[in-house]
Amino acid sequence: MFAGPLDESIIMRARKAGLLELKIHQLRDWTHDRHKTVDDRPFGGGPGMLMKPEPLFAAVESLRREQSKVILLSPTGRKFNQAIASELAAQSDLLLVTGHYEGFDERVRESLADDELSIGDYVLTNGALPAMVVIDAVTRLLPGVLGDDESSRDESFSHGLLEYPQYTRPAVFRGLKVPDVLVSGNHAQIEQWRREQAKSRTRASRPDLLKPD
Ligand code: 4FV
Repeated sequence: MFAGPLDESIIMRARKAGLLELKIHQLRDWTHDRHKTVDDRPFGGGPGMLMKPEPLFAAVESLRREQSKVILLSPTGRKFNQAIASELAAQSDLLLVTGHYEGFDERVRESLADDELSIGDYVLTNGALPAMVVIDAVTRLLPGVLGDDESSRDESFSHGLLEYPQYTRPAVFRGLKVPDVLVSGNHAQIEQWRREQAKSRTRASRPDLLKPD
């Protein structure tokens, strides 16, 4: 599942530039039985299978370094957002553990992980996509990854607000005009308009993002 999304565009450019080193490990390499078993049935019954603690502890303990931050991807984690992406971009070494089947043996959560992240309140088939989401959001915040014209400065959530509306040519499309202030050249007015738009848009569709004034 990792082949593709992480081999393209900005992520691949960051890897080629040595700004990001990505290693994907086969958990079964830390099993010792003929079937390379990484899952088993839940105690107390119930549907599906769970990830066994032994392979995960063995894998993490052999890969973990002094500065590693071990992060579980699971729906029970704290909700991933731009602030957490900035937090992780300041780290030097992330060890992302993707969930599979019905999830992890609880001892993985209790005794192995430093943190647990969820990318949203829905259940996915496995933790690969959440891991890719985190890798993408964090990588673009690494110094030198985004060129000047791709800056992460003013985008959504960078100031805790949704991004202001943006337009490009033509100035009139099917009778729909670009707001005059944006073609006025008056940068003070343009900045003020953008601040107001970001606030009103956030108030309208994401009031939860607005801190009480
Ligand atoms: C998930 C999420 C997620 C749960 C069972 C993988 C699945 C399966 N991970 N944010 N939402 N994981 O749905 O991080 O093991």
